[in-house]
Amino acid sequence: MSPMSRRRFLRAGLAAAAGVTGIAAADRLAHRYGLIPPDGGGIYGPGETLNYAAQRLLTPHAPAREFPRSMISKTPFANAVAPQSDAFKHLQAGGFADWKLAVDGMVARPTEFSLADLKHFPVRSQITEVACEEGWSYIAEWIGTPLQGILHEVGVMPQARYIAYFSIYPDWWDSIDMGEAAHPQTLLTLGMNDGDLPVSFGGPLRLRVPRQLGYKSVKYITRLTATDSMKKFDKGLGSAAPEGGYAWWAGI
Ligand SMILES: Nc1nc2c(c(=O)[nH]1)N[C@H]1C(S)=C(S)[C@@H](COP(=O)(O)O)O[C@H]1N2
Ligand SMILES: [Mo]
Repeated sequence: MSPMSRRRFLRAGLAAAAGVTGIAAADRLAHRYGLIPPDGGGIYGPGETLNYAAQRLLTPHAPAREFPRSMISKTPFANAVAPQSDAFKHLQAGGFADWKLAVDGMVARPTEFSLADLKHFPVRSQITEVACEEGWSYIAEWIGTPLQGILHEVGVMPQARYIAYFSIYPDWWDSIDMGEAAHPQTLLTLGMNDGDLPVSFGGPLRLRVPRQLGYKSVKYITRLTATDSMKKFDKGLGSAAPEGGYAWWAGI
């Protein structure tokens, strides 16, 4: 089957299964076609799987909304203070000249990029919203380079299904599937509103995932790992969020 007719087939099947025999049948179909999020089968049960499967089948490329410049928030709200670790303070004192982004896992060429290295990649900007699961949000311009280009540079292997990403804050990490990682709006962000990315907003380096809730946009990124399974990481749920009751797939 061509990818298009396979998608149409799956879409029809999922809809029929959900409508006629209920959510459990749709869940079985999603399992059969590998549309299960890492936290599927957890406390969210089949509903969580269906959200993810439906988005992936119906609107896999749907862009996050972009806003006009006039709608950039005058007083954006930063949710976190700067990391207080000595390691971070030391890097900050050096103007982040020694900040490194390690890219490893299922890649042909594991690489460490400095911020200067990252600035050699194509620059893109987007005016998108950070929406926190707690209800507040703000709009800002984010400037950086699409994650896709970095993944291409290191030669991500075809078996890789997820990109896990880690912060200099040890307890902040998350992951996205390859569709999200390759989406043109998924941006390794170095700048905000025409300046460098302020530390309070995740500077010097933040992964912006604007199609999902704010918690997926992890600040102070130091490492990306390509992997075929999220089972190997921590509790195997794809991020720390599901442990706290939040969904791994947090599409908006
Ligand atoms: N490293 C790190 N990344 C993080 C957080 C954090 O506390 N530490 N908070 C997350 C949450 S819950 C949200 S809603 C957004 C908030 O983004 P802001 O600080 O730019 O408002 O950042 C996300 N990324
Ligand atoms: Mo949040």
